Amino acid sequence: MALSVCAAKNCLQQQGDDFLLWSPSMFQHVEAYPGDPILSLNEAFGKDTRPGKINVSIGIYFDDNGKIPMLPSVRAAEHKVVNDAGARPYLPMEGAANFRSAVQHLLFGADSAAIKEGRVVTMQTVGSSGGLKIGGDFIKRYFPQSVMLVSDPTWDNHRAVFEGCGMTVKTYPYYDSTTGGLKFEAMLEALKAADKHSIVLLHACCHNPTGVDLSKEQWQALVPVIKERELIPFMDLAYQGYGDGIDEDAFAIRLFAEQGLSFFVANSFSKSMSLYGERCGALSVVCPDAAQAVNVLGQMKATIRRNYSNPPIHGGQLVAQVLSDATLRPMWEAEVKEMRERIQLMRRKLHDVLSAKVPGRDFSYFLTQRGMFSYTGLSAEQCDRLREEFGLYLVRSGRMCIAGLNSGNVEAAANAIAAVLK
Ligand code: KET
Repeated sequence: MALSVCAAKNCLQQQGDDFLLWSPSMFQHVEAYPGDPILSLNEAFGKDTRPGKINVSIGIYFDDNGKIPMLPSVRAAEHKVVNDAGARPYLPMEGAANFRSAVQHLLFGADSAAIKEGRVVTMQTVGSSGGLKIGGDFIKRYFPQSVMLVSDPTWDNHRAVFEGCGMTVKTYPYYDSTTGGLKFEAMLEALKAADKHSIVLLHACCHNPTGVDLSKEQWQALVPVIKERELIPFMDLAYQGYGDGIDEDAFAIRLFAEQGLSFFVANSFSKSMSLYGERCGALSVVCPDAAQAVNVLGQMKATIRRNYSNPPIHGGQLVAQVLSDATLRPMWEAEVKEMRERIQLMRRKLHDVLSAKVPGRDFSYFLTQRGMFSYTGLSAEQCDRLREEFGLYLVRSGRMCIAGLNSGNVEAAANAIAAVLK
């Protein structure tokens, strides 16, 4: 027998020179992909032919007509970028300088001392997913013993990405299903007991999937614990502007920088600029001093080179243009505000209809949770029923993307939820 299947890892082992490249069974050990819990559901929604179907599965902002918006600020930036477009050389491994600088100011503030001191390095990445992966690869290489701690629950792909980098991923307490709020004391205790140099994944705002965020005071209370345990925060900022505001949602990042912490931030423009398919994101690292920042940037470049060599040009230039243009920037800020306020309106409508239809049940979590998502407490079976009987697509964890609701479907969504709750 030339090939043998290693049962534990389900991988093929080559035996001497007998490797049968053209064996009719050469891919027999490749197992079926069960699908991604979010992306597969979104694909299933696309194939559903029922006219009244409602997509509250994937974290995408839809406008009141149920369309993914092309933001006017981004459209204007695109005209300019296309008009001025020249040759398309490779970008540097770390991305375009104007994009990187604009992102730093967006995250850390225009007057950030850490930026002025040369302690922050920013790389343009392929979506913030690319930033998480590059950061994970770097951490696995330079902090090989460090365990990654993620909130319970977190975005499913966090575990997949960091395990894919070879890291061990564990959880810290976060969501309290009895109150629909945060288990802050338990979270703090777990971090106080964490191994030195553990990496702590934190959602800087608009927690996915729960919509439950830390208050300013709670962020402040984390700082001494991080210092004492020498923990390494890894912030994920995918929904900037969808919580309280563009600057407000960067509160934790600016606090950590001011407090002298060293940490990682992956941020995304998928949602805030409605640029999902352009894959615009960044990874920033705040370092103790400028000399270390130089070496961190160098090794990040090497990590990027090994992964995808360098990022694409177009989307990043739209972002850089919107962030740095004196007319487009305030336009974009107003557009983000409009998206944020529309979600808040949908939260209110959902709350009101459900409270009327299912008296005695508390739906106030729809009002207190922030950002695109609410954790509804609906079971996987109830979510299956909602999808099959009513065409309402929620992730089976009970996560609902409120940004998929609009004035034309919110009532139907609330009625469907009320029906499965009765
Ligand atoms: N972080 C978080 C917390 C997140 O929710 C997403 C996307 C990302 C990172 C990735 O964003 P990118 O487009 O790579 O910059 N979340 C939605 C889409 C997805 O699962 O890919 C979602 O949760 O539905």
